[in-house]
Amino acid sequence: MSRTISISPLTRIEGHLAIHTETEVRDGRPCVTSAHCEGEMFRGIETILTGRDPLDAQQITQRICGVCPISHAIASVRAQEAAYGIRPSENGRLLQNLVFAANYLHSHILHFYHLAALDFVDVTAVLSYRGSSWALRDLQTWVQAAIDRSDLFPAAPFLPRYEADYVESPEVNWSLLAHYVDALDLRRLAHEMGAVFGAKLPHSTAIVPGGVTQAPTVERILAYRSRLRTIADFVRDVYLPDLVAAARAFPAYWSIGQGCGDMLAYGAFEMDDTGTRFFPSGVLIDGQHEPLDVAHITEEVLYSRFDSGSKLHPAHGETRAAPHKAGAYSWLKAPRYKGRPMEVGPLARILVAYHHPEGGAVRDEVDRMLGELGLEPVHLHSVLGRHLCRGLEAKWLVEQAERWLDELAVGESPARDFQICRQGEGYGLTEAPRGALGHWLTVRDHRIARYQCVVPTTWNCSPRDDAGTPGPVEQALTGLVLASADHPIEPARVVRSFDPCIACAVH
Ligand code: NFE
Ligand code: MG
Repeated sequence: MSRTISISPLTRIEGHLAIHTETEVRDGRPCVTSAHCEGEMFRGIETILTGRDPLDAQQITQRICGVCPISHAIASVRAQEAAYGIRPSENGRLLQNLVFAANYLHSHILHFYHLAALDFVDVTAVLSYRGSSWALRDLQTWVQAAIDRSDLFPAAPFLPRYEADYVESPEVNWSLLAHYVDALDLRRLAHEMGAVFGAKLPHSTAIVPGGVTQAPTVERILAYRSRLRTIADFVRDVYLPDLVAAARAFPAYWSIGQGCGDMLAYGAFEMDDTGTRFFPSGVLIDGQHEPLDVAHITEEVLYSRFDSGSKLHPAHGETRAAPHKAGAYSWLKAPRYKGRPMEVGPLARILVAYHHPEGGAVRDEVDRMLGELGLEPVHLHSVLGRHLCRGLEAKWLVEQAERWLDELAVGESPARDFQICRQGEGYGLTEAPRGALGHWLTVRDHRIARYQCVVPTTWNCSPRDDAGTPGPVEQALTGLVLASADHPIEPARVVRSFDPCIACAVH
């Protein structure tokens, strides 16, 4: 007998996502035979931008999201720089990287502790805690009150929850819950660090085409570095060990949650003026590495709530909402590369770097980590693989940010002069924490004539394309076996491993 199991809305993500799975009972357990991801709202930022001053773009597109705003600022200023014919100054490049790195660290820590951890950690274990941590004692009071007065005082985000196979060890649960509370402070610190050169966070006022408006003074470098060192200690001593502890408790999740298998990365964090990036660009199709060719990017809309043209390249993209379109089930378009769905995000970035001809250092570090865990590269295509890749990126970024600080030239300009063109076109590609992000801009008479964003979660949570091929998350859910139809924790774990942001995806 088949049954639809829906999670609507899926909580502990950003934005409004519904997951619908068709299941059949096999060997006594529900098994997912097909899945649909539904983005449930329309934003219209691309439409809002039309007719405005191009310099508004990096401000307005940051409002797409409070979690990854710096990615939108970077994509936007790259698109403008291409249209205006400039490149960032040397300081400008480094300062943009530093603000961006702060936003990445904030986002990865947020995702592991505050969005995903409660899929694995047993929050009720705090009730048996008898130690002296004020954070755990506070949490204990909160959880107990939620249980005693569940009608009056639901303790979101802790309870109610799906009852499932959470971590059994009380000590591991206590430790992860204490770090859940600590991570709130770390996120504040990451935002402070980004604001040193970004002027304010989450939405930076300082990022402009050609650099930033905040000069690199000795005081600011010290302010950034002192926070970076605290975050680096947390990543090394807390975040990575917690990832490993959670992974050891759930070994099956190294084999659960494989997506479409093909990977796309635009690359991010310019290392010089030639386009070399700290995270390299590239594509993996059927396991083969290819250089990125943006001509192959299109967006399809047969199953999306738009009546604009399908299979358009974003330079010619259109956004015309059609809320009542027959057959459509999502406000996300379906981005495709060579007509294929592509997974984007930390796993895609690391696999693209791993298979890159110059990826030796990444291969060595990933192989060493997998070896310590007794795993093979194929295990990265999984729920835990995505979490591990986020942790590795955080480690590499705290190390690299130290070097970018060292390269800043005090007393030299943090940006480059530019003039808004009368007519022009450009696109900006980067990697948001959740994956490949592109902005495409057309300027006519000094105004924005067209603005199109193709966003990471639009790739990952895309609906079916015109050929009926499901998106990467839809594919990752298919075949999943559930322990209980009433407590579908397994689909939640798979979807959250992609760290979806539907606010971004529908923009
Ligand atoms: Ni709203 Fe975002 C990131 C972007 S995901 S979080 O990272 O762009 O679609
Ligand atoms: Mg778009």
